[in-house]
Amino acid sequence: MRIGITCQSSTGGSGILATELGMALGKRGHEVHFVTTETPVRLTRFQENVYNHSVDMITYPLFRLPPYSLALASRISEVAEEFNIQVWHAHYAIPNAVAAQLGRDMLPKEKRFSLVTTLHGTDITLVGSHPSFYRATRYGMESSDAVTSVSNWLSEETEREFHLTRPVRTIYNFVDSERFKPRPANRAALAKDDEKIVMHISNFRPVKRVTDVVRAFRKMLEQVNARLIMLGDGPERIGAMGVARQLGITERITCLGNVENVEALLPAADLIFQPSEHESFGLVPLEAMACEVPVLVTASGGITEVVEQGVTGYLCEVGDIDAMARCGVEILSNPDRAREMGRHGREHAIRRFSPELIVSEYEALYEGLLTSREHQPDRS
Ligand code: GMT
Repeated sequence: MRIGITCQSSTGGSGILATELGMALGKRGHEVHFVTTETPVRLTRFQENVYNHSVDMITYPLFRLPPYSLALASRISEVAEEFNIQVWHAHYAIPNAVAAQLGRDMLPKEKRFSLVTTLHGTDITLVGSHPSFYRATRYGMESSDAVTSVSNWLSEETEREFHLTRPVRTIYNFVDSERFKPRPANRAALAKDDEKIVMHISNFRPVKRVTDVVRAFRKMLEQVNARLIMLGDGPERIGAMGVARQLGITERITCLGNVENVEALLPAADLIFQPSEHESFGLVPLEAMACEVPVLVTASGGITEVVEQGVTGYLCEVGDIDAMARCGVEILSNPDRAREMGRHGREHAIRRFSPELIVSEYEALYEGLLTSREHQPDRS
């Protein structure tokens, strides 16, 4: 098949998933064309069958904000026409689904692709449900030939919030367990020999509740000797470090900023700690599980479909710092239990969230759309 993909190119789970999907489809022999603002973070190396087209933008003083979505729609339309794209896959509803629909409308009828939109979470829960985007988000979904979401929780939230005329189908995210696996990591570069490593990875947005990471870590320190490694960057980092200063634990925290090869650092962690307000899926905990690292998360959103309570890690109530600290200490001070959780985590990741399984689900979805199109050639 010839497939187009649009996604966010900044660091973030939706762009990562879309990129991994595109690369996996390319390996299966499909021709994949990305259209994005910048090269997506995990698409920096050449791979056969995978192409990246960036969106050209002019800046003109008349525009206070450049109309990026229109440039995106134009580029999607051009690429779709030039490469005879059959299926366009928009990841993250705003603006990608709407731009793809507009790009499709610009094409002659016989060149129009089938449109799949995958919802990743904040495109529904925070951005899409905001009054300024609600109608556009709903329109993007209703115009798509299929809408998928990354967890049952998000599918239900979407149906409840947007009253769509067709059901949203859940297709879980996946992890490459060859890339994310236990491997000898350079622990010495991250922590002292006698320190346990607690790791947090995110885009440091408010939904990630990074100050809860710092507060709960402070309590863990009462019982274990540990270091907190923070990967990623974003608006909440400065505030979180301010809290760390007030609590007098800055020397126990290392901020590494954005790191491209997360798979090289993750296996060094003794615990991954993500106390988010909600996660629609939780790609970081899944990658940690594939590396045999136990996870500590909040029981909020689709992450409850990924992490098994007491088996692959612990789920605590949002904001319950004491419970998080207790669960963290339990994992950090019981190496046998931690190893067992890690093993279960990897098994679970491979059994339920492998690329073989999930990429095949997307492939079947695309094929189904193309087949039904053959039977209704004048549909668009
Ligand atoms: O976290 C965000 O702000 C947006 C988005 C992203 O691009 O990273 O994250 C969402 O998509 C990921 C991939 O499907 C999910 O693993 C994350 O759980 C989800 N984030 C939230 O729901 C907060």
